[in-house]
Amino acid sequence: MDAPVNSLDAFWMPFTANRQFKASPRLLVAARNMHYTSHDGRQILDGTAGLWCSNAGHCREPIVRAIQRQAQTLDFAPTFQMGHPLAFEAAARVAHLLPPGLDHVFFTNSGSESVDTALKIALAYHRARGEGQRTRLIGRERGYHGVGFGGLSVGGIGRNRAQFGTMLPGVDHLPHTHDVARNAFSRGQPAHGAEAADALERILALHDPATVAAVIVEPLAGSTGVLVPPLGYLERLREICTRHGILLIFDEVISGFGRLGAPFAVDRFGVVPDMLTLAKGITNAAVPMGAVVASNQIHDGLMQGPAHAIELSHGYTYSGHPLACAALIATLDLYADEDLFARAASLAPRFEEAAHGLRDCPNVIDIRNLGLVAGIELAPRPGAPGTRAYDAFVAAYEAGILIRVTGDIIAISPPLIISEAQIDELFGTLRNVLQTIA
Ligand code: PXG
Repeated sequence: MDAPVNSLDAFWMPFTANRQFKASPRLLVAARNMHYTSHDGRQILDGTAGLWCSNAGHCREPIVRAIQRQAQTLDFAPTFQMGHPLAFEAAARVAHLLPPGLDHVFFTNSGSESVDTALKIALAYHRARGEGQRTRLIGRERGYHGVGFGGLSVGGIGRNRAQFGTMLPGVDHLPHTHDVARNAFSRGQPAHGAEAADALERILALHDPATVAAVIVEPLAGSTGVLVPPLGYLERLREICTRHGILLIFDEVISGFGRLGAPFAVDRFGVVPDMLTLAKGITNAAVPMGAVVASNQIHDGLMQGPAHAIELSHGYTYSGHPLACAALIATLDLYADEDLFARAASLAPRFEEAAHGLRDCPNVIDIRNLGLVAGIELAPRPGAPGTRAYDAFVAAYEAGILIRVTGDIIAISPPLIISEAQIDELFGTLRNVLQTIA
């Protein structure tokens, strides 16, 4: 019997309404630069850089060539007690993009693995310096840190957690910063809400600060629907963590690699954490890869004990995979050659104008933006939350643009190579779509 290659049954799709999708599938068969090609031969303008990851656009030649060359030269090499040159070069290139003092890079294969790795490094670091009682981890409501048990535990999206039991013990959450009543239609960082960081002091008082290992936040929360940090908020978190000897981790899986009009949120907001988690744009999504960047203090604190001892019992078969390293180096070269982080900054005002131009569309209750990311929040239909934005997503796809929705929030995050005309096309099409959605 022939293999049932035309069946959609076997692929259990991630974060998808499988039955609904398979009844009416949307398949992408090719991509180039700003566009996908759909299975029915249409060009779809990519308003989401895939899933916030193809920051230089799709199928870029230098990255494709680098991967092809590497696949022919060294397909795989272990990085446990062995090495290959590209992994060292790739790590040095990532560290070079970050402020001095953040000089050590641990490779993973995804954002989820990066988050779990960073949390484990935080625990191991405190233990190595004789503060093994620091075991608590603090995340934030509405945070998304991937789907491993660590990331899920510090994550704050109830719907993602509900199916999976009790998760890690000893975790607490900061309140989220979303405040439509005071900040609706803010451009850039909202004025109100820095005081939400003071909740950290209350949480610390409850648990004893000396038991807390790390605080992890997305500097700009993406997945939950684009929450831009209020002015002064991240600075306050940094100050409180420093005062109590607690590590601050920025999850820059989305905010990194130019999305905010700067290399990283670290640069955009001028706040430096002790660790960063990265993925997505690190290889322009051409090969799966993630990374944790750690401060010298953390790294050096773990380089203890006899020289023959493994300092951190952690790693993945594919940490520093040759194909991913080749893609990473070619991606960082391309970002630099085309000055894409600065390009994102220079396009940001036009993008902001276009996004806020949707303010008068039906059911729009908030629009917020920073760099090349925007969130457009719709009022939920009574008794049917999420359906209004989902209908907009399907109608947008049919109209030739790819957008992303979460709940009743539309997120726009195009590749940084988008042109001004394409910004107008993206938001112009979205305007037409929103006008047809009841
Ligand atoms: N941290 C952050 C901040 C993320 O946004 C992850 C960790 C996990 O990465 P991996 O590579 O394990 O998926 C993410 C992922 C969306 C969407 O539509 C966002 C993500 C993934 C898929 C969809 O907003 N972010």
